[in-house]
Amino acid sequence: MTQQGRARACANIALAKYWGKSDETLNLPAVPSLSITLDALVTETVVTLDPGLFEDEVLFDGVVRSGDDATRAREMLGRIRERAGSAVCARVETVNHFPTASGLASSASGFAALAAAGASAYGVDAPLELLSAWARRSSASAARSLYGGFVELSAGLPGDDSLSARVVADAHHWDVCVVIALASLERKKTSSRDGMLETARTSPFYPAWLACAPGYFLEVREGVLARDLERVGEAMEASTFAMHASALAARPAVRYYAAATAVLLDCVESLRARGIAAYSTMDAGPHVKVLCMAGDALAVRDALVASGGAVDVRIARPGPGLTR
Ligand code: 2P0
Repeated sequence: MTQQGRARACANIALAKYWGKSDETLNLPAVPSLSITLDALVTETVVTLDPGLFEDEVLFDGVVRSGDDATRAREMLGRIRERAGSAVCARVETVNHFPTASGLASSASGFAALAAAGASAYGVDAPLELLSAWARRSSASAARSLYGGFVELSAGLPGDDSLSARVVADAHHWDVCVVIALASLERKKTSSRDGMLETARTSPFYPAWLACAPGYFLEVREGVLARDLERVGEAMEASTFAMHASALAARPAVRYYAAATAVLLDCVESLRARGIAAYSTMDAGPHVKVLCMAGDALAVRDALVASGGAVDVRIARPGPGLTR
């Protein structure tokens, strides 16, 4: 009998950002974060045990991968094998259903789906908290993608490998959208992991980021629970710009902005000046994601398209957690 596991998980966008680690070995975040899981960005993963393999084989969208992504996938499978008491290698097939071939991070949905599909394939009966902790070890934002709706991940205490994310409010709690404007189709030059390590190592603004991030997180959390878009939006923008400011002050600078990024940020400001409540956030890349009420999403999308700063614009809604 083929031993196979499959899972689907959605990517997420942080409203309060994670940037920096309290424990590099266990990949624990230095600050708390809160995200929305997004229905439009889905990863599907199938893990198949194969006694004929001498090493785990990792395929993304049908193409065999080597390098960092494959190494991290093998490390995850190694942890699951240890739990299962198995020495059999596996084939990992991952397909990303993302708006375009490039630009948006798939590691969150990818490692969330891999943790679940891997556990099923190896017959490990792991609760969601354990899958979330495994996903976190591979990519901290992935811990949040096991859950749907609005999800938080606390800062980690060094040495605590049990840290997992938890739900703040489900996907139906609040009728908001995230409008995703891709500023470019180029691959980013600096990964999140390298960017945050460089920031921590060399940026004089990193201690300031560590000092202000928990306050922004609390504001975002309270605003989400109160369904207060202005409160969430203002704190989210503060979290975003403080994170990017800390990265920009690294030596050499960790800069994710592109020229088109500024065009899109201006567009969101002018939407607000016209009375549409829309707020910007950015991750470790040039793209701008705009939080707004669902009823304003089409107007926001049309404005971002008209600005000329985007190569692609998509609307995402709060999405579900893991499905198997
Ligand atoms: C976040 N980002 O909270 C932040 C905001 C990007 C900017 O989590 O080193 O892939 O694998 O734990 O989770 C992206 O970084 O980093 C990220 P690792 P990860 O969503």
